[in-house]
Amino acid sequence: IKFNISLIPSDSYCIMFKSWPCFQCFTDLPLLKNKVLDPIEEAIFQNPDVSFGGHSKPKNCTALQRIAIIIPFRNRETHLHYWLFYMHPFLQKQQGDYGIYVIEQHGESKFNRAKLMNVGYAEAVKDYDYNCFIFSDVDIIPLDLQNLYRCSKKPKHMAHSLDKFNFRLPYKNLFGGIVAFTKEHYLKVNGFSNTFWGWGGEDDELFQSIERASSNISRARVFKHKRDRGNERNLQNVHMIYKAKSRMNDDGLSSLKYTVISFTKHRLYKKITVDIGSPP
Ligand code: UDH
Repeated sequence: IKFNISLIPSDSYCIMFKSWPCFQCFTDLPLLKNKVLDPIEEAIFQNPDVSFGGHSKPKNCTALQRIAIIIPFRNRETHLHYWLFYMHPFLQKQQGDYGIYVIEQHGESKFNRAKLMNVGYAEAVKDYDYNCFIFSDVDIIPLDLQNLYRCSKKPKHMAHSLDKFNFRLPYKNLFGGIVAFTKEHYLKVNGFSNTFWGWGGEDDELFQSIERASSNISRARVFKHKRDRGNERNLQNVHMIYKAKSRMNDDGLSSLKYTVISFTKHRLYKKITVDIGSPP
């Protein structure tokens, strides 16, 4: 797939600082060691400029990229609270014009992360004129403020240097965790596949035609967790990756079907709970 570079907006209106320091406080703050501490109240208190429902934009400049941050979600409240606590200040320091969308899978059937991301795209475009979509797991936070939450000339892998893999890429084709697509890119690839149920593969199948931020900037921390019930590894997903090209046009945004169960505006995010069905 070839992406058209001229379609990429730049952020020339908002001044981007060239030499941000590593966002040290991220490495100093307590993470999930102290489970008594719930950071959501603190996050609300510290982010008065975020509108109800989780949208924020810089006051003194116009950001040319309008960013929807989409989080696939089920039963990870604690991680979400930590994520909000870290990420709202991070995104505001980067002068982002952004909205946070938590897309929750309703029911008990196998988790389908990629389909939830497609739902996030489909719902976010109804809300605001977003032109950049960043899909983020709820348990990953970047460790360096220079890792810009912006779209780029190609779909961008933003967190390939994870602490849990010793800051190394575990395998070449990895494309997951945090990825950024312009609207044009996402439409061009027809979104993610809807047919990856259970853990593994769904994002890796788009690894061709991507770019990666330099590995020191894209260092990220993953909150520790056990494999979730309903998201067990699905070995069939590995075989599906090889058929990605033949499926791409028919399986994705163009074939997306879901039912919205509820929309809830929270103080720092918008949650959309959806029924996305179950595997055949
Ligand atoms: N998730 C939930 N609830 C679940 C399962 C998954 O909210 O029950 C979401 C959540 O945002 C999570 C994401 O899906 O962060 C990914 O699931 P995971 O945390 O189990 O994945 P893992 O940390 O792998 O094991 C992350 C990426 C590394 C390899 C990517 C290969 N494509």
